[in-house]
Amino acid sequence: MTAADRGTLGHGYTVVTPANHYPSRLPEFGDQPVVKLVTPRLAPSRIGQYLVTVAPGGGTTRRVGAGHERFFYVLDGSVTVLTSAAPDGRWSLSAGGYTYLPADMAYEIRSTDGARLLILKRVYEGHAAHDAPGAFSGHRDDEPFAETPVPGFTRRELLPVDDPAFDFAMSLLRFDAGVGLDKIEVHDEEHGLWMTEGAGLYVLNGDEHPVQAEDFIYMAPYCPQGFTASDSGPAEYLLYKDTWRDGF
Ligand code: UGY
Ligand code: MN
Repeated sequence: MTAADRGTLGHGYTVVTPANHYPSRLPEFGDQPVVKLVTPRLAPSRIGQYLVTVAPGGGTTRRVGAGHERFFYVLDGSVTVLTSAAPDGRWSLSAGGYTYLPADMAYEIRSTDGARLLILKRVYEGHAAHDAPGAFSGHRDDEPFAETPVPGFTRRELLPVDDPAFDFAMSLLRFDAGVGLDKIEVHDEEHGLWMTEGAGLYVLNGDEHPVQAEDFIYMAPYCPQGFTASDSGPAEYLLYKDTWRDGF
């Protein structure tokens, strides 16, 4: 088995490991490599999720227009997000920093020393009872992780999960060694998952997949899913989940 063999296209899910990455490009990033971890080409995904390696002195080639809502999360390095919503027109993000931009918000990315950036992009699904949310920025360390009913499993919500104006959540889920989800979940929402730390076993539609830091998983609606962190140390992932909507 080679390193690339863990990459899988299963029924209702994919596993993409670093050894599987095949960089492509997007016009707004010019020649800087973009790994398209998932896009709507993979039905039924309604998200694009991208790993972008921003070159030192690089960033977007121009102001990127509106049309989609976006979420940026800095894995390493640092970037500046230039947008009219930010105080003084800019948010400076170091590793663990993030920004949400609504669909009508244009932006530019700049980086002095380079960065690796996870970007989530989707069409905003509005709701008649709620105005679209505004821009939002923060850092993973701004608040402590909260306890869950499962001892050794904590989570940190990066966006306001109690506000139905948002049509998705971004959460960091953290597990002590040997700890996992307390059930095999089957739910209507889809997931894009990036392993930020550690390793463990993901059960996806009944198939067992060892996963580790820097792996990506797409889970379609109703994909049965379970996770247990390895015994060797804590594990953590950044999880996208579409929320507050029902797909009509
Ligand atoms: O919130 C969730 O759906 C989460 N528990 N799912 C997951 O970690 N795969
Ligand atoms: Mn889930």
